[in-house]
Amino acid sequence: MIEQHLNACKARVEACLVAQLNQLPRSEVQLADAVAYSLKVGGKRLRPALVYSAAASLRADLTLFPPNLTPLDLAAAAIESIHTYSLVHDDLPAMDNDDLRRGQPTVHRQYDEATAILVGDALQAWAFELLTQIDTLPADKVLAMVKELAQASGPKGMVLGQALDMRATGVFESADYLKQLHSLKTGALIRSALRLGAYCMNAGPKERRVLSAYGDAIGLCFQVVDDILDVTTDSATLGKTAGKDQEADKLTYVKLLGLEGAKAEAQHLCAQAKASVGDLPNPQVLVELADYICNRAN
Ligand code: GRG
Repeated sequence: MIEQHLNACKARVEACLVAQLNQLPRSEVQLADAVAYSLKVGGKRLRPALVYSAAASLRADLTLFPPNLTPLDLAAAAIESIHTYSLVHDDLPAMDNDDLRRGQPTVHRQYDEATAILVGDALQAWAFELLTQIDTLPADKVLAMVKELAQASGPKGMVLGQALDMRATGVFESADYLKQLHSLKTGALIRSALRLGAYCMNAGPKERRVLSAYGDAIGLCFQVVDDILDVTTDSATLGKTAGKDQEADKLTYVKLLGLEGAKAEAQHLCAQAKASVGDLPNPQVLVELADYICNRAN
């Protein structure tokens, strides 16, 4: 059931991404090719699924596959574009220095470092252009969505989280520091995906608050599971280099709580997320998605 839903979300956002990528200018330089490579090599498309699932929890009918791109499609593509930019930049030699992403060579390995920097820059700006293409919602709603994504991804959100993460190497910081770091680095975008879905559905502040609370819990749960998978799963299954956190002496939930403690924390956060959405009109999809995130293998 949830697999079917995730596949449908994936198909929808990928159709939108391909249509939009086809509009990028081709030239003698490889920028458009490299941007397409970064987006097409794969990925679970979890953040797009959260956009669609938030809408489904507010009674959007996702079984209809509209001929034109909807606000949900453009919001889903925008958040995937920001997420992919963060991965491309995170893999650079100055950051995590990784060779493998989504089971394929990282962008700077496939092309070169300067191209990978430009791909990240391009994806970041492009995400906001995608949002501005929404023409079936009032302009103030689109503006709120632009602000939402900018705050979640920029110096108040994901980028601040990344900066905190780079400081958390080689030192044993506190649980509070780790929570703050991951709420920003990973959680802010996950929460934002749900809120973008809510904006597309014209949801009110109460529904946005419920979806934000779910996003906070599930975002942290996602990261705890990421830390667990880093020590329990091989690189082929993960599609990225396993064991890197340990090797870099990174502060992780496994280091802080031990493997069993981290597993218990993931279950606790999953239960918290599921409990938070009970009052939404159709919470089942978010309940199943929480279980999927908590029990994922890659
Ligand atoms: C470089 C500005 C900047 C930010 C980077 C999110 C992030 C901040 C770095 C990613 C590094 C990382 C491994 C974070 C752990 C959690 C995470 C975001 C994993 C990747 O997300 P998935 O598993 O990836 O959803 P796919 O490939 O499936 O889309």
